[in-house]
Amino acid sequence: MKKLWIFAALAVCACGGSGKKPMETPKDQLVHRLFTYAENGQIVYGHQDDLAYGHAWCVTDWENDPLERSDVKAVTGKYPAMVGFDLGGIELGADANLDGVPFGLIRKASLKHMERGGMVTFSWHPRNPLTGGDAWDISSALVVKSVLPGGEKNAEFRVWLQRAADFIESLGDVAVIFRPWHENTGSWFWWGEKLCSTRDYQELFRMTWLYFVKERGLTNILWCYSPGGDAGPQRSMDRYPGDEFVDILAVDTYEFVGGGSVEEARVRYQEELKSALTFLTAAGMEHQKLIALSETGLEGIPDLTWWTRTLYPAIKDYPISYVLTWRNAWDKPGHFYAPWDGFEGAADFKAFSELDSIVFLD
Ligand code: BMA
Repeated sequence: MKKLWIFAALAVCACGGSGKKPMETPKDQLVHRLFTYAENGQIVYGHQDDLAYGHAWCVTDWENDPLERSDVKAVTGKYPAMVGFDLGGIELGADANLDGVPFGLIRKASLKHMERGGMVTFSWHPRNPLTGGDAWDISSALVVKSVLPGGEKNAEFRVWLQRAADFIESLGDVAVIFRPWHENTGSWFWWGEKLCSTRDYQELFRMTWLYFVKERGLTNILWCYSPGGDAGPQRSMDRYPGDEFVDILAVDTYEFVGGGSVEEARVRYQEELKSALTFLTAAGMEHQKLIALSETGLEGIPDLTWWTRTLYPAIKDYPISYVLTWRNAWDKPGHFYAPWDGFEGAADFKAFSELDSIVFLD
């Protein structure tokens, strides 16, 4: 089974049958790198916003800051191998994203992280182009329709795409992962399941891809499609935009304790995760794509052995290329998904970082 994955990776790099050594693009290299980890049973660890801020600290003077601080590094001695950033707000031409992180900082941190040997992934929580609200404004089910060709917001939305593409282009000749229109099987974003038809969702994804790749020539992006982990194969793949538009098949799945116990939450999460990753593994094989756990975590990590007893056992048997835990908000003390220096569950995270099969940046 795994062999096929390697063939898929090599197929991406092969161009022409002349026997001449093909030129590897940055995208080929990143695809190959991620396939190789998966093939070797290794999983890359990623953390959202890692170099921009952490629990109770924040980079302020980013232009002069060496961007060496990281909650993950403070605990493990190593940077996460992947860092995620969000482009929400770029569409308006704003200086900073929806969480107040300057785009200049995001650019500098992304380049620095890649220079150090790391990888970068971008999510995008754009505003609601029809109502003027945020990404979570689900007051209208006409939003996706309105941005598609022929829709009243199409022209405006193309400017939004242009600004997002400008940002990615400004990084230069490097490959990054881009994961737009995520968690589309839920109905909490304006592009969610109950807010648009299957066809319109697919058109939105394809239109984004077509603009970036065909109109702008941005060919170094790995496109990630990431429905919610609880949706199951049918609903997840129903809205799949198609093989041409996707490089990584992923899911977002969180653990929630709610009113119950941590033990119960662990069992629920592990069951959900394993069933999502079983489906994802099969889908990855079928479509010859990389697979990933693009967002996960337990807010505030009340389970002090979450990394080695909850997350690791649930992911270790699946060929996912990476797992990314969400952000450690500097201004919301309980909103963190990775340990920080002084957090009582830090030792377990350090043990996780020392596992041979989990990739950090040494
Ligand atoms: C959510 C929360 C929000 C944040 C958003 C985008 O999951 O972390 O506070 O604004 O992601 O980063």
